[in-house]
Amino acid sequence: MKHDGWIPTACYQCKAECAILARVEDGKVKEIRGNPRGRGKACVKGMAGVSLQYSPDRITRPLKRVGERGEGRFEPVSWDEALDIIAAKLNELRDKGEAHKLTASFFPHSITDPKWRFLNAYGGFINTALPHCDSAKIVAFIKTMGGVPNHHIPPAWFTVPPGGIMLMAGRHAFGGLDDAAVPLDILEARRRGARLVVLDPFFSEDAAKADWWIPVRPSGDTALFLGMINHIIAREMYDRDFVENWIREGDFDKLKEYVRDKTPAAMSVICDVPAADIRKLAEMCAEAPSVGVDSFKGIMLGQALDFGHAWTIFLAITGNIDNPGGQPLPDLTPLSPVEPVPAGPSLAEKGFHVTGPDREKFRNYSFIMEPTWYQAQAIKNGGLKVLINSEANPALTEMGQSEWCRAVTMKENGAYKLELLVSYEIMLSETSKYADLVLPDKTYFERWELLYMPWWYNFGQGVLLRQPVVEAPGECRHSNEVFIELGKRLCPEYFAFRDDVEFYDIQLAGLGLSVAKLQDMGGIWSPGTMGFRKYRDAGGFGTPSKKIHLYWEDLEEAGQAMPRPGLAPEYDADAEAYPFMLVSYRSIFHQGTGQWSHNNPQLRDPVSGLYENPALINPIAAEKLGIKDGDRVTIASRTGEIEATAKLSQRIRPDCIALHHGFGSSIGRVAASGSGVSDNALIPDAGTTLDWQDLVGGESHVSTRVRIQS
Ligand SMILES: Nc1nc2c(c(=O)[nH]1)N[C@H]1C(S)=C(S)[C@@H](COP(=O)(O)OP(=O)(O)OC[C@H]3O[C@@H](n4cnc5c(=O)[nH]c(N)nc54)[C@H](O)[C@@H]3O)O[C@H]1N2
Ligand SMILES: Nc1nc2c(c(=O)[nH]1)N[C@H]1C(S)=C(S)[C@@H](COP(=O)(O)OP(=O)(O)OC[C@H]3O[C@@H](n4cnc5c(=O)[nH]c(N)nc54)[C@H](O)[C@@H]3O)O[C@H]1N2
Ligand code: SF4
Ligand SMILES: [Mo]
Repeated sequence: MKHDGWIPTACYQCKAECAILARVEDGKVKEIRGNPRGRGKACVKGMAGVSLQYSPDRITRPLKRVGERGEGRFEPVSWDEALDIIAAKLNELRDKGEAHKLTASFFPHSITDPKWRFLNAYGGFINTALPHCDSAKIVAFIKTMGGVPNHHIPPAWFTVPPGGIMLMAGRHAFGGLDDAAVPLDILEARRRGARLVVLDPFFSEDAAKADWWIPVRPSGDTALFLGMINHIIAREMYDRDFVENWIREGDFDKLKEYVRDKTPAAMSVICDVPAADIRKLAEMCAEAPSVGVDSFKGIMLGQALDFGHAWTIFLAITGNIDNPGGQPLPDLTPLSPVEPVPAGPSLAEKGFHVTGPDREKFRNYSFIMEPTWYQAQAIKNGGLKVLINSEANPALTEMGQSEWCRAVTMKENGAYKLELLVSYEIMLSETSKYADLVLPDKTYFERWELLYMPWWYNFGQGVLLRQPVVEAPGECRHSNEVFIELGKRLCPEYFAFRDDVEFYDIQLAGLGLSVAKLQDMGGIWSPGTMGFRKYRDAGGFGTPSKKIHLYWEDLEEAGQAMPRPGLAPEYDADAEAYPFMLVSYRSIFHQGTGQWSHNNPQLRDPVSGLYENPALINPIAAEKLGIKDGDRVTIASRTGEIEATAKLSQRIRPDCIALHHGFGSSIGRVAASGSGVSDNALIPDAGTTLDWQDLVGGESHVSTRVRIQS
């Protein structure tokens, strides 16, 4: 343990994991700041981490369920008993040849995480929030550029040249942070003469700072991009040098032919953006020295991969790949493998999405991991028997959260179909209410972690050390320590190292480093440069042809060799009965649905934080329905209903209703006193609407039809 003073470590009040400094006095965290050796910023959540650390809602002992799942009644148990229960169940599963029916759901901070090793060695699967955010982007980038998965890599805004364009296509960078420095980097780029363009049905903080806000129809982004691609090609404004040298032969001609009828006028009808604006934006982008595109919510149910595809084509023909201000490609850091390296089970053969009766449905899918949204179905199908959940809250974050809660309580012959549900938490959550065992985790101020994420915003920053700055209370143990212990019990040949620190030391040896050395260096190792146009020196891209693949022949049969311009499939369903589209957006005050920020009194303060989740309704729509500001309204979808306070606002298109994503938690002192509704209560369970499901499992965050009942 370090002594008092400013100690470098990594924030985890949200998934950006910024480099921070924690001021420790008398063994207590007192203050947080951004670490100038990283990007140097900490956001409001990061600074409020002190309140999380000393929350009276922390759990400090392992708990075992008494009563039924969902009742939330527990009694304390010893760690020995808890680990014996888990190990016995996992042994039983493996003896039956069903190790693949274990899934651990967690946020994949880093490829150095020992949880992955345990799952590969034992034979279970990892399941993460990835399909929610940007699996479509990852798959699109792999298919087009052969690149390593670059999750959460927005363009490096700190490299945008004067005149460059920063295009947010369903990205709320000022609220949904990828690094606390992102908003400032964007504003500084603007000060240098770059321009910010925001495509969003909602007038976000980004839109408020933008040079141009384009209130696109929800899920119209693919059509808008195809319209721009058509115009850039028709006007011969594409990057001729990049197209001739770096795009696979024949692909550009196929693209030209395909987009011939995708004119701005034709695409305008779909995306509800005037054709003149599509042309203007296309010309601006073609003439600019750089264009960086960022998106999460351009990616959604039924056509996520189409958008990802149109996005990569747009970047390629405008020459914006791995250039300053354009789309960076990550550079891998040479860490050492920990020998022996376990192989892991085959997702295509044993994954829970293909072990049940829905196997045929997934034939054309390109999953990179199990989709969380399919958990409920997998439990019903018998493909998922043990679920270990940490740093995720599927009882609230899942599309159709009620379906998840139903599935985990479903019984057969008197026993739960999901045989064991474990929840690692720092506070009791909506998900842990259903767990058989709740295990008290250490917070990010109390544990070791080696963060290596080539997909980071600041990916020039190679590895970042999270180190304990204070003691953990009670019997808290970090989930990684527990996974290592389970590994030693169940698959010892892969867990011959002493503990987490030695595990990280082995990996750091590849860089000539160790945890201790990294500590001495201030916790950060960085190559010091990001490097641009690396494909030139590398002899091309990672695709089989070494060139960019605009045409995806493997998806010919699925009708997606080229991006389809349509709206999300649900757009046309029940349009009369449910005239509004639900749009959800994040807030800088909260991360996801979690107990961590929704129980933080600083972040939940009605004046300086965010207390409520009102439904934003455009005054034009409200007048037609006779709704006044402050009225209580019921919002209903085909699958759920919520009650919220109406807030009349021009910030949202008249055909949409906007809600914050993440509310709805009622467990914990602050959350229970606040009011909040969860957008996911309205969104249908993606696992049961497979026909609308995208090839990569991009989800319906933004394509649910709703109506308002006053
Ligand atoms: N403070 C905070 N930061 C976070 C998170 C958090 O919960 N809180 N979560 C982290 C995670 S896991 C992620 S994935 C990212 C998410 O980051 P974002 O996806 O950027 O965040 P959101 O605010 O959910 O949605 C972005 C915007 O998309 C708009 N939108 C909705 N539908 C459409 C559409 O069809 N087209 C277009 N063009 N726009 C649309 C919404 O109005 C919203 O303004 O943020 C990360 N950072
Ligand atoms: N409608 C709608 N649904 C969405 C989205 C949306 O935009 N709209 N966004 C989707 C996206 S992009 C994502 S990534 C998912 C995210 O969904 P999840 O991955 O489920 O993440 P969170 O909701 O942030 O929940 C994180 C949980 O981890 C707990 N936690 C915090 N710190 C620690 C810790 O140190 N240890 C342990 N063990 N637990 C900790 C928190 O208390 C919380 O319960 O949600 C998805 N769901
Ligand atoms: S964006 Fe804020 S909450 Fe998230 S890791 Fe960075 S400082 Fe922490
Ligand atoms: Mo996400």
